[in-house]
Amino acid sequence: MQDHTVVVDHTLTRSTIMFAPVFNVAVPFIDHHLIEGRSEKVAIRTVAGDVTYGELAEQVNRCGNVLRDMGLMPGDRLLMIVKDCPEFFYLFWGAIKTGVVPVPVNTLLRAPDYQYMINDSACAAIAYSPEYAAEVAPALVSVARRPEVLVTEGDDTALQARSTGASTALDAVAAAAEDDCFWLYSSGSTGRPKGAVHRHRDIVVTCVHYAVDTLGMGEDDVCFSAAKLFFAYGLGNTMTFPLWVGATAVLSDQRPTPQMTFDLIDRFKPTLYFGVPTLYAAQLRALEQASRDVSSLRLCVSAGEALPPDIFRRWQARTNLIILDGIGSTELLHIFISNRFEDCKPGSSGRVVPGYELQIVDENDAPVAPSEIGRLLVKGDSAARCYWNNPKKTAATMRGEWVNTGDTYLQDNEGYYVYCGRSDDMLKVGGIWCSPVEIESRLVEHPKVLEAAVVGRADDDALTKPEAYIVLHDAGDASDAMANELLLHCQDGLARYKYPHWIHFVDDLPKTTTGKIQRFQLRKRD
Ligand code: 3UK
Repeated sequence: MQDHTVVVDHTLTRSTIMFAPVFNVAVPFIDHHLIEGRSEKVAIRTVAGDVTYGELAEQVNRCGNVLRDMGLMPGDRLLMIVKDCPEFFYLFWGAIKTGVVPVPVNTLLRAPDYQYMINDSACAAIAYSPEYAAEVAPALVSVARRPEVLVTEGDDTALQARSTGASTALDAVAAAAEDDCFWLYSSGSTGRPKGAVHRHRDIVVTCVHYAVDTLGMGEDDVCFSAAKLFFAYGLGNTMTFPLWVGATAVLSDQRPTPQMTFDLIDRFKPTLYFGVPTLYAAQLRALEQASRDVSSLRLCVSAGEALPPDIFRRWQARTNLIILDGIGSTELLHIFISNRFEDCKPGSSGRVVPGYELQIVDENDAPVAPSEIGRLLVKGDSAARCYWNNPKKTAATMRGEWVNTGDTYLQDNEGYYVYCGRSDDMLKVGGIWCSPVEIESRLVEHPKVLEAAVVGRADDDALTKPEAYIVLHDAGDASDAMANELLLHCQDGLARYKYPHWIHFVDDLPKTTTGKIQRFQLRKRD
């Protein structure tokens, strides 16, 4: 096989993927389209204009050269705090083409999180959209090693200006399918985020088994994702999937609201829409007020947290469209259990995606009896190699070829997988990780708070939101005004989706004899 090629043998049951010994994933996803005659085809659409596959390949090369000129070497990390815009593509693929490891991170985080990631990744450079300057600048003040800094747009030191003067020619660095390629940070209930190290091949595996074999994606699709590119979910939906099949991605740097998503669907006429349950619920409320044109869509997808069956049914009744719920993770890169257009069971995550294997096990790691609940393990070729610099967390999660998802599941008598909750205390709010410990830590920073415990509670749409139980130093201080004050205090230090939706004042918290908060006791309260 020639350098950088990948051959996919599509069979009825499962596709096999063969990589050339020399393989840089930027070649099939970027360069290949020029050879296939797609130069004039639109790769990216935004309200600011379109980018063709030809322009994309050129900008990726320019950006790769800018990174090289900054002194970045193969293996160096490039931390990316970048909004959804074409520059995200240029940086991600320009880095990979030169052997630099891009690390896109959540743009909703705050300075202390970024400072941690700069130190943990020991990144050689950080690229950010100017919108995030207020959180990035303080993060850079006291880091162990100051990275090179690249703002995406602005003055003549910005990426856009530097790219203009850079060469449009760039050869892909020779790599192998199994080499490290990019990282994504994932949060845990305790401790700091962990960098999941992904290989070149992982991207191809998700595109073949999920985008093509499960969703039936093709060149004529136009993809729009409410989940942003920095999530593994968004990264597949509107970047790697469309680039694999030569389709078109729609990007927006705006916060996903019902209005924003419907306006974009109306304007760009996507065929595939990727959302999260919270947003589907909000979109439904908006549709009940005024109908919107979604007739361009052939399919909707939901992931990030379980899709309540009621939302599936109401969406289908309003739009005539099916929402395919599927579970994915940062560690597996994308969805590994999914419903299908022709095989969909609301209230379940569906069946295993080809290319993956599943096990539901008990506390001794033995398979559970049929229809019994257990911990879900998954095996597949898109699994992260390890967590960066974290052998303990790596050993706990990646057990040989099997990845411990931290989720509990059962397989029902029809073979569908049904989500039964986390096996740790982590919450998914609007599809985004939320550690109760982090919210509690912020709450106890308030001088009047003695102790705090946070759990997930279902709202009226059956979607999880954080709920806080607070013990005050002086019980007499408990009031609605105090609750408001605590909310403002949270707004000051936490990302928006982490604010508690309900605050209860209590005299004490349920604890184990060793003093650990028993969150499960609080979850049982009405
Ligand atoms: C939960 C779900 C029930 C579950 C993701 C699609 O969410 C993604 O990645 P994360 O690393 O979180 C993984 C965890 O989220 N979860 C995700 N989807 C579902 N629970 N039903 C679902 N449909 O706890 C899982 O372990 O943020 C989603 C594609 C790529 C992704 N990384």
